[in-house]
Amino acid sequence: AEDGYDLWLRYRPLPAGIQARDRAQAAALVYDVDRHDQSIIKAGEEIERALAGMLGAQVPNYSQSVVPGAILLGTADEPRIKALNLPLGSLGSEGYVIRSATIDGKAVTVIAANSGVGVLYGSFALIERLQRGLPIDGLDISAAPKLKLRLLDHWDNLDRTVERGYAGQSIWDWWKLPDFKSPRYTDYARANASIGINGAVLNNVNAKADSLTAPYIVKAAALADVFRPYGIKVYLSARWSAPIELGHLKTADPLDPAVATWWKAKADEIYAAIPDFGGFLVKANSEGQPGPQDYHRSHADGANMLAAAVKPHGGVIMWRAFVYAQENPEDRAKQAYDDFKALDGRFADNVIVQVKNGAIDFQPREPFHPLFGAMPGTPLMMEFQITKEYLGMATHLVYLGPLYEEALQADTWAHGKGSTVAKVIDGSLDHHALTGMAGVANIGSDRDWAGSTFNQANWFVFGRMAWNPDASAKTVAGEWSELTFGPNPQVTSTVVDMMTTSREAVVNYMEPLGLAHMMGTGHHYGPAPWVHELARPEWNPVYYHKADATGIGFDRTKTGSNAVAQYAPHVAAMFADPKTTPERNLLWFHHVGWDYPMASGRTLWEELAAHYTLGVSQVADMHGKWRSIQPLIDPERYAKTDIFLSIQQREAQWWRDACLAYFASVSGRPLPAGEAPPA
Ligand code: GCW
Repeated sequence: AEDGYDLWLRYRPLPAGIQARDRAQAAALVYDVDRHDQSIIKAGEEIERALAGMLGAQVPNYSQSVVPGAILLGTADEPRIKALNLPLGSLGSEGYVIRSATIDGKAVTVIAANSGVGVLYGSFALIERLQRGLPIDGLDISAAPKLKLRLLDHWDNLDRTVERGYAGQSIWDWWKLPDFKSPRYTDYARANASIGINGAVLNNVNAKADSLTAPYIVKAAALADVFRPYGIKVYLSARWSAPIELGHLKTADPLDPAVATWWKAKADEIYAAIPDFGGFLVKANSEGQPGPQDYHRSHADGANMLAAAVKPHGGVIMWRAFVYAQENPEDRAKQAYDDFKALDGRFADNVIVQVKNGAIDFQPREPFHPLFGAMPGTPLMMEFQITKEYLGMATHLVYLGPLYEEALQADTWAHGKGSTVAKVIDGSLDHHALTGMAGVANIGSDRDWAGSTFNQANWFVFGRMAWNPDASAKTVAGEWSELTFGPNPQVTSTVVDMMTTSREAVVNYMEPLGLAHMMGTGHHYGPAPWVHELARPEWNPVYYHKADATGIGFDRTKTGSNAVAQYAPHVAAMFADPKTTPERNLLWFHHVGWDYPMASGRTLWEELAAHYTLGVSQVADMHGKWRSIQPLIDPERYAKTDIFLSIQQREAQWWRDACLAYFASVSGRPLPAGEAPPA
């Protein structure tokens, strides 16, 4: 059944003509099993599985001799590969070459790399070509990831609830670990390896100290054993106060030698069980989590103490810049920069600061985070959300590729034009070797892993962009569609259309023109722009939109919070003036009157209403497109998406109606002419 379990690794039979063509280049598999490289063995298994599924034939498997049409897997030191003088030198430990070559007079396809994991990545790339119906002769491909850490952050709790997870329980079955290693862990690793993801933070950043106790270390080690051949390292979120909770120390002050000693011993204990443990992710002094500031120490003091504990083992510390702990009545968007900018250059060399794409919190649209480009002396990694906390959770069809691309291609102007966020995080702008991207996973125990078929695309595009932050969202959408629904051009163009519109649609029906954080408190699902009574100012939607009788928007210019000053001068100047601020960000930076003239010739109020209404009709368009390809999609996946689009349609309308009714009441204005009143 097409229940979505196979993700983009479906390996369904190819059309007979293509099968016949491909069989000539996939006649046998050759790799030296005696070398016991576990990653190459997994690569071989995957190719066998893929060829059996797609070509409908078991492929003979030789460990020694090359035959015509063989696929040869090996690392650079394999004698036959060595003899080919492939350009492996510049591809690092994870890159690969796929080359159609001749060995002993026989035409073969070589997949070569400097490591077994590179061979595995190359194998998935070859399989992908087959899946997409592309020929596999005449190949000369080489690829290598641009980022070093390509990680999923699981916000999974030890009781198997998942914070902001909408796809069922946590896939980590802690009770049955370490003994029972669910086959799902292997499939998880295969899916991740197929898109180049090389690390998983197993537990929620709102961490419980328990995850660092001996029983849980053994469980994490069992997962690490499953993941290792797939090139995936295990990381853990560390609770700052663990030395108090587990070690019975009086303090967690990072400058207290007993604290440093406790962490060192803890790191040694973990590395004894997991020799390739990746390191710790830390949320400190944020949303009530403990941290070094509790002891009047800085984030750098905290990060560096932990960094010293994992350093001898080659581990890293990913220290999050998502902070808002102190009362910050003026502008929550400023706090990360305020706390971190001054620490630039003061972090140990195995620390990387993890920054969300925007300064508030994973909204449908935010301008890029001002820390990107502002900390040249510190490696920064991107944190995206793959799960759709603020974008309709499981059911709304929202492809996040355009959101990621917009953030990555934003120009920080840190070193003049072209200083994109992508160049900040790939290390090229300021010459950092430690680079990375983390995605808050959307994975759970649901049969389809991600809660919907289209949510799988967000996991997929995250992997692609972590491998290459300059990847095109639209290209990736097409690739994903071909893998997920088969390479039918009509399906692909329709699905790509739906996907590329979907992000703009959700922005329009939830938070157009730079509005933010108007979701219902706590759950973050439906509209609640009217909420104003919560204890902390920045918990209230009214804090973000600041709508009143005269106008709407958050003044972040000099007359307001002056958050614009956190950007490089060129960008700051652009955002400081409503005329040069892109309209999509207008109300993020400016409080403007309801009659403010927009580029379209409409007033702000008319424009706002038009965006809400457009969002609703964009969902209807997506739904119509989906219906147009019904005969080309299997019934099971068709129906689920069809129903979800109906939910999204109803809720887009709800968002539009609720927000417009509220803003009409605040502004004292009737709905603009032509706008239907709320149903
Ligand atoms: O996105 C917000 C969420 C919290 C989350 C926090 C964070 C893990 O609403 O649930 O906590 O940000 O990123 O730390």
